[in-house]
Amino acid sequence: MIIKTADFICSNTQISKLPPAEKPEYAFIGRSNVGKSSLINMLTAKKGLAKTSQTPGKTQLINHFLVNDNWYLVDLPGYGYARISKSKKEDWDKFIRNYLTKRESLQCVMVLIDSRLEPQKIDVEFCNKLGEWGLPFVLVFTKADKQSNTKTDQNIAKFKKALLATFEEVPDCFITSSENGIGRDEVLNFIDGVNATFVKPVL
Ligand SMILES: Nc1nc2c(ncn2[C@@H]2O[C@H](COP(=O)(O)OP(=O)(O)OP(=O)(O)O)[C@@H](O)[C@H]2O)c(=O)[nH]1
Ligand SMILES: [Mg+2]
Repeated sequence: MIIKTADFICSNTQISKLPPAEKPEYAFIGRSNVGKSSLINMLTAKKGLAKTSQTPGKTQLINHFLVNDNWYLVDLPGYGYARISKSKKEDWDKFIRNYLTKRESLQCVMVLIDSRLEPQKIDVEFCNKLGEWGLPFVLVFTKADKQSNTKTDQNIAKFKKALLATFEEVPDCFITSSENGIGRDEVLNFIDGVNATFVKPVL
């Protein structure tokens, strides 16, 4: 897929204020600091489109970016960020859950996992929750530039194994690096393929 345009549309916490659900959309979620916003910038080849930071907890809203006037990338706050108040965390969990379970045009949840780490309980539990909600998802392993391919492959194999405790089959997996562009074509091809099957929801 060739990216011709990528534009910020809006930030929200209320799903009633989101753009009309008439284009396919893909939500990027994962632990705080895993690289969601960086990946969105890498995929669109637009540095600074989504705000990134070395400090976890940067993205705090549901952010819609329109690509090629045809589909949305959605940047979400990270889960598992310890340094926010309990009530704020509950707020985030609530609007993220609301968004994920109610958004009719959501085609796939892109679950970002830090490829440097052994399976983390919070990530496995989040995948299980998506399974319970019946939402399609894929795994996107991030920061692959930070260690050897062998290490990345080992961590992915362990993560798949952890998911097989609850799932019958593992979802599609992508290896990415926002630093050197690894995985960009694969993720965009995947999105292109799903876009082709999109049927506008009856609202
Ligand atoms: N080396 C390397 N660093 C990365 C990569 N992706 C993200 N980073 C760095 O990781 C940090 C966090 O990146 P963000 O994209 O802001 O992470 P996020 O998941 O959006 O974080 P929150 O919005 O806080 O939840 C930044 O310092 C990025 O430069 C990558 O593929 N390789
Ligand atoms: Mg972010």
